[in-house]
Amino acid sequence: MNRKVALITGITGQDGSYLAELLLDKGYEVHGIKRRTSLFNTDRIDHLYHDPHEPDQRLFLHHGDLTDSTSMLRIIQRVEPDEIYNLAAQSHVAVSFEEPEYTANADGLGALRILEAIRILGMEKKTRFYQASTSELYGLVQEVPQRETTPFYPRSPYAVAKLFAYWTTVNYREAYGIYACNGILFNHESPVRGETFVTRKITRAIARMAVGLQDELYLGNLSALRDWGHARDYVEMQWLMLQQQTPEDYVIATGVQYSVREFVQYAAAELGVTIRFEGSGVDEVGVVEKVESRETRLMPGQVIVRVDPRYFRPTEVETLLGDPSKAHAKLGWQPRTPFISLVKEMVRSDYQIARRDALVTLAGFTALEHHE
Ligand code: NDP
Ligand code: GDR
Repeated sequence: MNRKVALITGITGQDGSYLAELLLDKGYEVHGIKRRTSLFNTDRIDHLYHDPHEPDQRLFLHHGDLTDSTSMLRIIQRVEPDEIYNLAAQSHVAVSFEEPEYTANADGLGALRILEAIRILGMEKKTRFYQASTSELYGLVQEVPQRETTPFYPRSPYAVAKLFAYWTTVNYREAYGIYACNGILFNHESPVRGETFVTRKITRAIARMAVGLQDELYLGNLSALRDWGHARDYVEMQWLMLQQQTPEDYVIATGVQYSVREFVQYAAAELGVTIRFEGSGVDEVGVVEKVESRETRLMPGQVIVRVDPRYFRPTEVETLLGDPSKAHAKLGWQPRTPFISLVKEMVRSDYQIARRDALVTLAGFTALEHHE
């Protein structure tokens, strides 16, 4: 039997790396699109990549960019994928307020460029398409919990761009019969989550504070509520959605919600630290109440979390809570990783990194002192 061929845009990102691993495990030939950057940006997939001169290569990388339709057309023509997973995006909501035009181009028109390439190349019947849609589409929520039928109300240039991509995917499915699906994914995290998203920012800071590399953590809206799952569980659904008889859109979520404030408390608890929040508004602080572990240098009474309004967004999405019952009923999917295990895995991974960084810093200083 012929091996299935998948093309992943955004393979160097969090989801791309988990999905590439999953598809390679399933025996796929996997092609990924990477951007030319001034620094190496393949850290997350380096463990999957082999020297191209070795036999039995199954992972291939191509230079391309979602904002460059000729590169997308050329790669799709050359790879002839059975499945395309469009995961690439300027994915940071706050950054989208700073770079709205670029975000619209990559996140909105990017999906259109791929779907047009499928059409231009006459691959409507061959190539299945997955679009990385998002719970940010719900923005100012109209219904709790949010499901596939909940009306959208985007609250950022990112969400508006993703709304365009969502409807373009639906339209190309209806107009040209392309097997195209939207996965409406709620926040999902992992140890390789980008360091400026709030969960990773928190776990990284808690770990660095524990080893004495950082004193404080500045956050924005502590009351924001999110439905956080594990990226590893969610990429499985991305694949499942493309294996059905008919293409449909699905909400992927855990159905459980926590605040940013609670995330801080759970993360600190993993290293034996109890955090108490006091004060309100921009004066709210997170204070160490109790320390019950020798893994951290933090001391009771220390203020370790402060609010910096710089991280507030012009329009905020205050609360998101998904209802994944359609994915469960139709595809038998349910999230495997409970919130507490997700937090634990992220803190433990960042703690290892912080300990290594602390050692390097210490050794560096020692070496410098020796030379002076
Ligand atoms: P990341 O930010 O970790 O990864 C984004 C990927 O897109 C990177 O590989 C990046 O490449 C690539 N990329 C960015 N701009 C372009 C461009 N112009 N052309 C080609 N590639 C580009 O995101 P995640 O893995 O977390 O998310 C994957 C997708 O799912 C995104 O579309 C995101 O918007 C969406 N999503 C994510 C959710 C989450 O909670 N993680 C929830 C719902 C949706 P480089 O490495 O060069 O920067
Ligand atoms: P989000 O994720 O905007 O939901 O988008 P993020 O982790 O950036 O923010 C979640 C919530 O935390 C609040 N917050 C902070 N956020 C960041 N980044 N930094 C802070 O210091 C901070 N303090 C508080 C935010 O205001 C927000 O309410 C993610 C991305 O992965 C999108 O690509 C994806 O579509 C959605 O999840 C679902």
